[in-house]
Amino acid sequence: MNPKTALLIVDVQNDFCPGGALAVAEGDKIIAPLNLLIEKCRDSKMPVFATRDWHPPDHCSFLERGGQWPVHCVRETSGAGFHPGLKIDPSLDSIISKAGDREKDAYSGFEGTGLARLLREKSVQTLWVGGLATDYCVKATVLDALKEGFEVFVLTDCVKGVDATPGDSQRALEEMKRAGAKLKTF
Ligand code: VGL
Ligand code: ZN
Repeated sequence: MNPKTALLIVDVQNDFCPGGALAVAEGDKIIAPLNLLIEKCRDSKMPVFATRDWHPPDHCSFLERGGQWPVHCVRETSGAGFHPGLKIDPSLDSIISKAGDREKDAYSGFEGTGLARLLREKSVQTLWVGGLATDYCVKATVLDALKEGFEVFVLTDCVKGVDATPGDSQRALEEMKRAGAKLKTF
């Protein structure tokens, strides 16, 4: 099979969008450009992968357990659902659930999911990556993708970050670039 490019959408879930439990400012602004890319993938038969944060109700990353985050993306709840505007289709696309172990957080879509193997099975060598949040799960996913040997384009118009400290997202993009990712405007 010919080497392929896939679209990898990271954690575009209700809880990370405005109104959600761990909302990323303007997180929903990336949905329109991502939808155009999903359409492009449909037209050119490119595979689409979408990760989702999929925590148990008592996950170790939650404040009540001494973690860093409010309760978010509890599996099977509406907060963990993909944003309804995102044109992802579970019958066509591959959904990757992550961070389901109650004692361990996992920002990267590659951690404990078998994603690298899945991509190789589909002859994917290049990834276009967008989603939430630039400074957490997008960064961790991109760095792991590079370690796994994939060519990575970060879609700078299709990511948004938390910026707990101002500049975190910009620094995250620079770190991804230093690690070998290419930044691509839509
Ligand atoms: C994420 C914080 C906590 C993310 C997930 O998807 O970037 N951030 N869990
Ligand atoms: Zn999480």
